[in-house]
Amino acid sequence: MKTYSIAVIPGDGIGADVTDAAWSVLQVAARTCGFALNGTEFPWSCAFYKETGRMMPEDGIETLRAFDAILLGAVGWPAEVPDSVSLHGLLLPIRKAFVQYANIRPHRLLPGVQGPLRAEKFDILCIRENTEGEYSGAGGRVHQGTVDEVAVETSIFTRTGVERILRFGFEQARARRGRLASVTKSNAQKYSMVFWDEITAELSAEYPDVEVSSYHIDAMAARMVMAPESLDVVVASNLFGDILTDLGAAIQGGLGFAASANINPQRSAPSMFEPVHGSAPDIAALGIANPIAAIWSGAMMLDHLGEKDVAVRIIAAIEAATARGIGIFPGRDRTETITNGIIAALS
Ligand code: GGG
Repeated sequence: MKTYSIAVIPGDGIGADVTDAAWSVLQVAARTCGFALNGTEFPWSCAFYKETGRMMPEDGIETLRAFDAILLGAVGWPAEVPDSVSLHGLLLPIRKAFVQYANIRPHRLLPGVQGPLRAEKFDILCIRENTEGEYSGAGGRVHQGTVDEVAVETSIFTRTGVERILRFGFEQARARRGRLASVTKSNAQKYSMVFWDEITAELSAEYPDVEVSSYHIDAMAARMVMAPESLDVVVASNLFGDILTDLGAAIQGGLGFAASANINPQRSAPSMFEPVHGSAPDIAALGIANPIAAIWSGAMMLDHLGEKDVAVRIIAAIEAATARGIGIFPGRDRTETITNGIIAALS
């Protein structure tokens, strides 16, 4: 039987709850479709950091390299470990080391979900650059603790990095409704963002079938609220994409519905799949986290692994469950109820 080896990193807080839920759904789906998922769980998290001084072992990246894919829950426990330490110790090194340069985040309303907007039909695919830009980690602080203290954080935009994410965006637009919105702030950031706009214009000549528009991030934020139905594929830098996709989650009814995939399009290393949401310490281990984003992310994992029919079935099961009112009201249904509702809809 075809078997995929999956590294499972539940992480912190509700990461464990939603990863368990996603894993149960994926196991049922795999069994009924004639393949197997062999999961290996890693306890890498803030608790691991407290014990060892590291978010993952020194050879963590090499350990993960052997897997077909990584399923991750959530990272962060700010009461005990600063978020800058946990993020730069686990999630960002994995994205960078495995060249997962395309972070794909779909935003649409699931059946039955009442979003905060009047618009009921929108289907936006946000693509966030995932390895450089504002999250490069280049910078430093000097004269700490004195009045002369200085903090510098440099965004790094390379031609390779910008070109490959834009090309990915063009390809996605070509495979969907043919519209690409490229997001910058090139009026204010006159080097990196003008560079991004120039590369967008250069590449557009290669994709005459794709209608390209350039937006400033502020205008895009307004458009996502006022006219989300006008958008198809949206491509943005690391920080801008991060912010826009929380907005995307909000308009689709909340972070409990926002899935994501960190893709290495060349497949030279494993890709990683995780809900957009964080660890939500306030509801950790209460059994009330919405697992839909994690389950949808798991479906994206199967799609990436080539099991497209099963991925479609899982999404259909999520839709069937939400259409029946399961998981659509924040905090009403328990994680287990939502998971079982989706499993029931699978069969
Ligand atoms: N589900 C992954 C997670 O914990 N995300 C929280 C977060 O803050 N992520 C930052 C990022 O996606 O760059």
